[in-house]
Formats: sequence, C-alpha cells, structure tokens
Amino acid sequence: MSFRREKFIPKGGPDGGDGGKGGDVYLRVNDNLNTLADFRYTRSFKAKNGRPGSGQNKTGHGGDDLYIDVPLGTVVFDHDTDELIADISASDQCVVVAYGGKGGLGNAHFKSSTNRSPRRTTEGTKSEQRHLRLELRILADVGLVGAPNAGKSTLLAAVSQAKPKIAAYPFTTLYPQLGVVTVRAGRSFVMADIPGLVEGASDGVGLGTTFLRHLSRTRLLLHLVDVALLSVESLAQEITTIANELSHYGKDLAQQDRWLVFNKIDALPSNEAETKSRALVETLGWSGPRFLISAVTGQGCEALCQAVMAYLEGAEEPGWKGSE
Ligand SMILES: Nc1nc2c(ncn2[C@@H]2O[C@H](COP(=O)(O)OP(=O)(O)OP(=O)(O)O)[C@@H](O)[C@H]2O)c(=O)[nH]1
Ligand SMILES: [Mg+2]
Repeated sequence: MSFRREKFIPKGGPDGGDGGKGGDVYLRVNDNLNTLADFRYTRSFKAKNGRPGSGQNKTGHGGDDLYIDVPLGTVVFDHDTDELIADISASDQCVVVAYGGKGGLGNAHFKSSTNRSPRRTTEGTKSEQRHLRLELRILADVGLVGAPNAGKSTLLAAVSQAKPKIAAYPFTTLYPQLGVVTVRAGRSFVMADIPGLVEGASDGVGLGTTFLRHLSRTRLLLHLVDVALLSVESLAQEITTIANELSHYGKDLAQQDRWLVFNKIDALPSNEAETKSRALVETLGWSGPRFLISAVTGQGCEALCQAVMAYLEGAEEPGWKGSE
C-alpha cells in the first residue's frame, strides 16, 4: 500500500504497484542425459519468488522460471496421489509441473470513482508445491512371453540382477520388470518380463494384454514353455494360443522374431525334454530356433543369452538348434 506524496500535490492518490508472479517449474528433455542419477543428490527444486510491488506504481518483477533437465523416456508421477503427470517421450517436450503463485495486488489496483484512496491490498497466492516421482522407461531389447508359471521371472532373475517375484502360482508378475543381461564386459541387453498370457488375454482375460505394449519395440520375443507340465498335444495348443494372442494384439508383435524356449528341463528325466520338445516343434511345424533350459539350475541359460546377444548384434546366426 502506498500513496503518492509530492510537494504541491495534495491527495496524490494510491500508487502501490502489484507484486510479481512467482516462477513456474518445468521439466524439459536434455538429450545428453540418459539416467536420473543427478536427482540422487539434488532433490529439491524451487523457482524464484516474484518481487514485491512498490510505491510509484512499480510492479514487482516476476520470478524466473526454473527448468529441470530430464532424460527422454522419463515418466512423471505425483508421488502423493500417484497421478501420472507426464510421459516425456519427445525431444522437444517441456511440461510445467508446478505453477508459481500469483503476485498480490497493490492498492492502486483498487482505485475507483467511489473509492479514491483505497487502503486495500491482497496477498499473493501460494505457489504450487509437489512431490514428484520420476521413473525412467528403458526400452527392452528382448521380451519374455508365455503362459503363467512358465518361469519367465525365474529366467530374468537367473540371468540379470533383477529381483522379480517368483512363485508357484499363476499371475505372480503383475507389472513388467526389466533386467540388464550382461553377456560379457561391455555387451549387454535389456530383458523385459511381463505378466503371463492366457487364452482370451486380448479380451482382458487374466491380466489382459495391455502389458504387451512394453514389448512393441523389442527386437526379439522369447516364448517360454514349461516343458514338464503338459502333454505334447496340450503344450502345442498352449503355444498356438499364445501366438494367437500376440497377433491379436497387433502386427508389430506378430511380426517380431520369436524363439521357443523350453524351460524346466531339470524336472524331466534326461533326454525326455529333448524328445518332447522335438515332438512339439514337429507338431507345430516350427522351423524357428528352439532352446532347452532350466532357469532354476541355470542349464542352457548362458547359451541362450549368448545367442540373443549375437542375434541383437546382427551376427551371423549359428545353426539355431538350441542346446543339442
Ligand atoms: N523345476 C523347475 N521349476 C522352475 C523352473 N523355472 C521356474 N520354475 C518354477 O516355476 C514357478 C513359476 O515361476 P515364475 O518364474 O514365477 O513364473 P512366471 O512365468 O514368471 O509366472 P507369472 O509371473 O505368474 O506369469 C516357480 O515355482 C518356479 O520356482 C525350472 O527351470 N525348473
Ligand atoms: Mg512372473
């Protein structure tokens, strides 16, 4: 609040200027970043305050906005409400995550024909404060698909540092999990484990197929099959069902290369897994690669990962016949 005070000008009138607006906080993409590691140290960010207004009708300066750099692929949640605020997926994306408060109004603002010397002012509004949770979505190179209980999570845990939940009941995995598989120094790929698929998944049966979108940009699908569980005929049926659910979901998945990985060979007497998987590929007319592994004992897992790495690096395909 201020009134004009000047010699020879009696009753100069109100001249208190408005306060400045507080700065906004933005997240913007920095293409040079590829981790969220910087946020481990700096966890609190604040845009500048607006400056107060003052006499002689001076409006306060607005506070500078704050731009926080994040890597492409960052997904932003409100940590308190779990609301998705932004999925930063384009290089030029810049999103406001908290607005600065509005400046207060000086008494000059309230002058009118009936009130020539208002003493009224308003406080500025509070700026927005938010707890954000940032997650970085890594694109996986390889996706694991298969019926519930096939051992997808067990395989991921066996070949990467990931610690997915594993249990002997269907639909243990509720959300996609990622793991980095390091084949040799400096050579690694990202493997995604998603919830199991069942017949009708594309119509929402089980956990549905919404998680398949995480695989839409992978380069290879590993189709895990519990070779110990069912008869050759039932397994052939199950494999076809899952292939159908994949093609139902969309052509990018149906067109992806898919390898059959027969798991749990430790649960069968020696050679039976081999005989059974051979009979299966014959029944299916399958000509693609076939692997035999045990995610629990680790048998065949390294050979599988080596083959995946070679495939991803575009190396010449060694005779894909699995672990014969
Ligand atoms: N004997 C044997 N059991 C295995 C093997 N791999 C996984 N299992 C068991 O199979 C069960 C299911 O394993 P998970 O890894 O949770 O299966 P999943 O495919 O991730 O299942 P969902 O997440 O429910 O789709 C667990 O009890 C595992 O211990 C294996 O190679 N041999
Ligand atoms: Mg699982």
